[in-house]
Amino acid sequence: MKDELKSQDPDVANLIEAEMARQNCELQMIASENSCSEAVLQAMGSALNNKYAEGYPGKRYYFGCSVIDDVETLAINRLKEVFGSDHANVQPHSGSSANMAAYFALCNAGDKIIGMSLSDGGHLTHGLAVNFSGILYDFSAYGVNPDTGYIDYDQIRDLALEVKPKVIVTGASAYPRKIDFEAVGNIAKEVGASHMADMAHYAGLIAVGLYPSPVNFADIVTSTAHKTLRGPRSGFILCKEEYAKAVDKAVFPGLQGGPLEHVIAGKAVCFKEALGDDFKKYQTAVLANAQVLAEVLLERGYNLVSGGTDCHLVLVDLRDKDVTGKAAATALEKAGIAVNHNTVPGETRSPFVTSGIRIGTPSITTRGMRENEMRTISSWIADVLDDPTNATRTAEINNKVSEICEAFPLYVDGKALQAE
Ligand code: DSN
Repeated sequence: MKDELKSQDPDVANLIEAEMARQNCELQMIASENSCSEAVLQAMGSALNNKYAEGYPGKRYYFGCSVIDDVETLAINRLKEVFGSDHANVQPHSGSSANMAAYFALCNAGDKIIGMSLSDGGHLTHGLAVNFSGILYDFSAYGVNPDTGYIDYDQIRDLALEVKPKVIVTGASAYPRKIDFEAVGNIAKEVGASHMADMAHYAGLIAVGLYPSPVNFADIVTSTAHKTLRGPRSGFILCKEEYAKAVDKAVFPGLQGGPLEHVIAGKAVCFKEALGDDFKKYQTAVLANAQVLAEVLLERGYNLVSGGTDCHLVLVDLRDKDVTGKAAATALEKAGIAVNHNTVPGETRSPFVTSGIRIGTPSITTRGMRENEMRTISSWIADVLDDPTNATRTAEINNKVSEICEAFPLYVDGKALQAE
């Protein structure tokens, strides 16, 4: 297959190889990224791509779906087992479309919703004015306590009592602490709202019980499969039985046409991996690495939002340093360490510049790096941040990054590797 691509379209083949080389030779520390297994990649690159299957298993609008039905049913059953959910929909193409379907299932355009503000760690689909969520719905935002960096549950309750929303959204893309889904579920009950939890960032940790699960405390749970869960780039939805019909209808025919069954097969593989014994060891190592990263950065005088982490990511607040988030991320990229610049609570700079960086451990943990390596890498990160315009030092660190990447390969002979 690979040879076929090389001979048919060397331009594309070369670009794929170049990206594999980039991922191999750099430290991928963007908190929302991971490196899925060869098995997941193979499932996605299969002939299942060729099949139209609008509808759901046993109820399709196209014929020839007997095998596809088995693929999708397998993914659904495994997913329900991973998270202990009543109902699962594996068709959303992404986290964003999963969230859109959840809103469709729970309320109508123009209804009031509350969610976490993007600058405090939320997500653009949780009500940003320029996103469909902020355009279609009447969102109000809650945030974190500016002194502690922790979510302020009293503020959520006060806002909910004032706004009387149809839906309360939990979940975040840059919140390093545990989210109390039960507390928000209780607030939702108190004000007669539904509770939608977007667990995308934390899904892998939740799958093995290392982070609180929203499943029993939210009416609908949305997620992606490719972050800590380490599967194919895509989304899915879990819900209580009473929302099953509304969720399925919202995904198809509400939002999407034919499901991507090759990606659904990749999800099935990912869910099997998540049910395996090694997955808990992997997630435990992700957390241990994040703890080391936080410790070293604190020792080196960097401020972390909330003072640390309970998950796979840290959010570095650079406001007391002479560097913006963008300049810091640019310097780290030159050193071979990919992170993203990120807003911090109380942000005053534009989202293109920002005052923070977000750093995550899922991908480097996948390639087998553990606490010793993490300690070393964390000190390189601090070295770069201490003097981001020092090109000589950045180049020296880049050389060391190349060496460690060579010792812990992601891809060998074009094949994805994966440590437990
Ligand atoms: N863009 C993702 C992230 O980086 O967190 C969320 O969808």
